[in-house]
Amino acid sequence: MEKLIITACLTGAEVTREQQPNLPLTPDEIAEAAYQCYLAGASMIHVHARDAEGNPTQDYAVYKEIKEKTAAKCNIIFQPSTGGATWHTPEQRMQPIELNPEMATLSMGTCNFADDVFMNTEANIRIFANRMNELGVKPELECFEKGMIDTAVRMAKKGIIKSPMHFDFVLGVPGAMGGELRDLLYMVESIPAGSTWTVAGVGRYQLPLNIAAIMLGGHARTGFEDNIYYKKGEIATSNAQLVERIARISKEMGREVATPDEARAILGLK
Ligand code: KMH
Ligand code: ZN
Repeated sequence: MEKLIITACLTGAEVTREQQPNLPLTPDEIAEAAYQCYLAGASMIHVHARDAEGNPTQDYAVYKEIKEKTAAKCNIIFQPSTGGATWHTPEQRMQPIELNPEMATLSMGTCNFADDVFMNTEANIRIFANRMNELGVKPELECFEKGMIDTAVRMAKKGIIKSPMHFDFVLGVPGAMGGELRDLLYMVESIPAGSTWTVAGVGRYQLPLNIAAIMLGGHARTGFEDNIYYKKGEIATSNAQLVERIARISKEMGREVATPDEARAILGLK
């Protein structure tokens, strides 16, 4: 089995300091959290920027600062969000693509997102994908339910999305697909041969789905964007604490953890 790529989703757009006192918010804090996760075994960070008040922002300059401050510390793969927060416009959301990162997320459809709607029309998905193609940015295809995989496959047939594709199954979002093992298996069985995949489980689904991914040959995303607890009732002390646990379990199970350069080779990054 190829080595495990651990992605650390450090901040997200929804979590607050009130909920998670150790949440990194400023570019310095996010870069330091990225470095600690790198030391713990992560080869990629999924990044959401925050403004000076701690609110989610898709501002190019803030993402640039995070990217540069992280790169000064380590060679971890920088993957900005183009999902942003549910209330961001498509134009706002696209800004970090212009940093020409190795990867960026690309959400493959619309779903309810707790009390909000996470809107991704096909027209906008095409616009995001075309710009990523122009710059050679590999999309991580965020699929919140199985129909979004079907959309990706349809777009791949038209050449809008390049193969081999890399999927992120985001399971357990209130309003979209659940995060039971059968849900993950259905998603894994539904992607084209030769694709790679990772899984993000929300809340209590994070750890079991990460462990399932280790067993199934997928990859794992962990961090505060998806879950703020180490275990039930115990707030995690850092993103790195969550990464360290996944790295430890994977190695115990006989699966080595990828370095950033090994992850680049697995994912075919530029
Ligand atoms: N914050 C969610 C509405 C992504 O990063 O690409 C969208 C999200 C997906 O987190
Ligand atoms: Zn995200």
